[in-house]
Formats: sequence, C-alpha cells, structure tokens
Amino acid sequence: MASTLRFLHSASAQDAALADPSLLGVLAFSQEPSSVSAPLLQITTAYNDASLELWLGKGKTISGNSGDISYRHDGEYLFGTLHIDEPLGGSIPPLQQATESAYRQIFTLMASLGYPVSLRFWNYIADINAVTHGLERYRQFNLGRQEAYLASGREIKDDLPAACALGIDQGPLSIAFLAGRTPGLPIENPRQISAYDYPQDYGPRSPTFSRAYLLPQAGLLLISGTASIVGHKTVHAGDVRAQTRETLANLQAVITAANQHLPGIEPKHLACRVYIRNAEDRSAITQEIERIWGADIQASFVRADICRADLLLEIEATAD
Ligand code: 3EB
Repeated sequence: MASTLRFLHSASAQDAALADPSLLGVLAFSQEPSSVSAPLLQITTAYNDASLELWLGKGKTISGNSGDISYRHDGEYLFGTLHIDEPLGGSIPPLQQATESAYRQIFTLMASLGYPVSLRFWNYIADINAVTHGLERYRQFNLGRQEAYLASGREIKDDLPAACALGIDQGPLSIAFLAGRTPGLPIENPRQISAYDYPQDYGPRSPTFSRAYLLPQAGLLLISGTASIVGHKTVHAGDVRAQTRETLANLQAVITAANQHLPGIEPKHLACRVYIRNAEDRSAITQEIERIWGADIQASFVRADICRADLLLEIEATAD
C-alpha cells in the first residue's frame, strides 16, 4: 500500500526522523524543551512518559505561518499547531472566544491552501473541568468549536475528524491538526451515541468529532480519544479498572467497524496514548490492558484531566 502519510512514535528527541525532509509536524510529551523546526505541540506535564509523535508525508514540505498557526504541507497533507492565549474580558467566555478564533483560523488556512478535509485534531485546554461564566470550560470549548464549524459552512455531523480534548495544568489553548486533500472515512462506534448527537446534558453545543478516521490510501486508522462511555453515559464512575475494560471494549468496537472498510487492523497494531487523571492509577490500568490485550501493546502514559469530571482515563491510538 502506498504510504504517503506515516506516523512514528519515538522515545528519543535525537531521532533521525526529526531531520527528515518529509517531516510535517511533531507532538512532544516531554519536559525537556524540544528543538524541532517543524510545527510542534509540546505538553510539559510532569509524570508523562517522554515521547514524540512524528507525522511524515511523502517528500518535500513547505513551511509557513498564518496568524497564530505554524504549518507545513507537502501537496497531500497539511499539519499545523497553534497556541492561543485566552483574551481578557468580554461577555463571551474567553476560552470560547479563543477556541472559535483558533478553529476559524484553521478552517480558513485549510481552504486557502487547498486541504479541505479535516482528519485529526488534538486539543489541550488548561483547567478543562473548571466552571466559569456558569459553564464548565470543556463546554465553553465545544461552543466555540461548533460556532467555527457553522461559520465555515461545515456540517456538524458529516466528515468529522478524529479528535481528542484533554485538560492540562496550565498554558494557552493548544491545538494540533492534520488535514488532507482527499477524504477518508469517518468511523462511528455502535456502542456509543455519536458525540455530535450527545444530548444537551453535556453542554449547550455538542462536540464535533468522529470516533475514528480511516485513511485507506495511507493504511492508517486514527482513533479518537476513547473513554468509558456507553450510549452517551459515563459508566463505572470511580472504578478505574472497570473504566479501562469499557474503554478497551469501545476501542475494539471502533476497530471492528473500521475493519469492514479496511480489513486487518488489530489491537496489536495500535500505538496508544493513555491519558490518566490520577498518576497512581497507572499500574491498575496497565494490568487491565495487559490482561485483555497482552503485554506487547505500545502505550505511553500522559497525566491529564479528562473532559468529563467522572472519567478517569481516555485512550487514543493510531493503527497501521
Ligand atoms: C467522549 O467520548 C470522550 O471533544 O474533541 C473524546 C474525544 C472526547 C474527543 C472532543 C472528547 C473529544 O465524549 C471525550
């Protein structure tokens, strides 16, 4: 299969791939400052397994900046990162304003460079569960994100990218995105209501993401942040082992759905990032993953807040 988009997980910042001319961008989970010239999103939380996620395209890239965005593109894929401080004051919650601005800038850039298809978004938000202006900050984020979708003329149920939205200790709203020229296939999970159809109990505007995005041409499955949610409800509040098992059942259901379009994807192909609310839950979560999927699953752990206060973990993954 022609692999025009590749991702690499690496524990080392010295990786030769950082100098690869086809490097589109990097996610770094590490306290050590990264000296990467490609667009970079860095999460510096203590307790992270230091890791790099590199996205590589097919060849020579063009780099640029536009407003708050740093980007690179190669004729087939566009990768960008942005960090936006929340504005002071105003009647609209600052995080909602920052989110709408970020997504409007991204959609404008995608249109002007000719990469109209959203494939994957990574969203990191300080204090994600705090309530300000009478609304939890994750819900403020969803308001701003959906406003930008509507403003760009996008449907909020069609062609949605894979995504994750996590809480970090501090810092500006930080977003990385991957866009393309050619659509793949958004995948939903039959065990879960689509996030865009969540009832208003979870906020005035629904999240806009699909459970996974399949890129058959690259042989990649991009799996969104996946948690212990069945239907639209959190299950097993307070029980980290049961939440882990439910999360793996959801990941398995997404893989099964994707296999109807591109057979052969299995849990052992996954490179997982496990976001955990409480660092001390790590060994219980690892035990459950190893018991169910075996010990050879690639998983790196990141301490983060999950977007619902009753969720203790969320797992995202890329499979090839
Ligand atoms: C969920 O299933 C858990 O708002 O972009 C997972 C992935 C979650 C992405 C997002 C939220 C997002 O609702 C939370």
